[in-house]
Amino acid sequence: MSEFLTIGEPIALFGSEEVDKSLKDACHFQKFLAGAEVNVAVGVSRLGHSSEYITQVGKDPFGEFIIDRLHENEIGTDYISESADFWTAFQLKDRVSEGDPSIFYFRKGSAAAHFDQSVLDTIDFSDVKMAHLSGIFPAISKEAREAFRYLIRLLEKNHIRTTFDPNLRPQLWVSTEEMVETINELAAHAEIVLPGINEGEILMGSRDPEAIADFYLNNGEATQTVIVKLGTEGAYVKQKDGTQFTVPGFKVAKVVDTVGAGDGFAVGLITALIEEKTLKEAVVRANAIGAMAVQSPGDNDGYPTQQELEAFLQQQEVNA
Ligand code: KDG
Repeated sequence: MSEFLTIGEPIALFGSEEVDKSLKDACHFQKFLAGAEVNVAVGVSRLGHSSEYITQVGKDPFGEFIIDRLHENEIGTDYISESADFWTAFQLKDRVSEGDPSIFYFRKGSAAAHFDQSVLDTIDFSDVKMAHLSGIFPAISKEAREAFRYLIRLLEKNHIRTTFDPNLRPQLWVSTEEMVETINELAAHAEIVLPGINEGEILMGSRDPEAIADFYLNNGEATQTVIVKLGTEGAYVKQKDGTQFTVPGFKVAKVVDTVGAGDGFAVGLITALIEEKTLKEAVVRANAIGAMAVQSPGDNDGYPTQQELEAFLQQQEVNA
């Protein structure tokens, strides 16, 4: 079994190649593998750690494309089922010269939304050191949410360290109230909670990083550490024992696409913790991969190998 596992909805992403053209008008697109949790698996694997991705795809060209990309990235596919009845999700993303791109999803009723949780009983947890969960999978359907809760129970039973990124997608929820209540309930089961500062405001009503951290540290027994992502400002960390610190972000020469930065952050944190680095070192790496991610057009194609990561960190020291 692998050192890392995650569950999510994989998406075939068509990224526009035409800067500042609306999705309606754009004609030239490049195809990428996307999906928040699969992004994390790609990054973890690129840094040399074995990873396993749990999902369901459709028996269609997008499903085949996703499986091929997972194999290329050496991500385990043992717990991926294929459905002949439902399609694999896809999405369109525009290319903007400034700010966040707009995204249009084709995912309702997808194969992943019809995930059959019986596959979870076949998981071998013996070598798993960390698992990553996000608020997207439980938002896509009732079946996915139930499976997600069942996976949490299995992770708890097997004492697996867990990170949780709220990854708010309001369009997938019935109401904001339902989203906030469910995300906060699920976050309480994770050892490390990773809200973005804007998400914190929606989830608990404050933009104060310490107040956000305190909310999650008091919210759940399992939560030992909260890392609030501050965008270009870096990240604020608080732990149950009261330890707190801020790790500044890295300067980025040119932002090409902001999507995938948060998942890159998780990659840095998780891989450093698997390698038994200190929490501070892990957050430095998380910030670094977040900064590297925004310099490429796809979600995960900017994630580094160990060599590229070292070169980036060295270059930053030279520039400092
Ligand atoms: O974090 C990146 C994701 O936003 C993207 O890959 C697609 O999973 C996705 C989603 O739901 O937005």
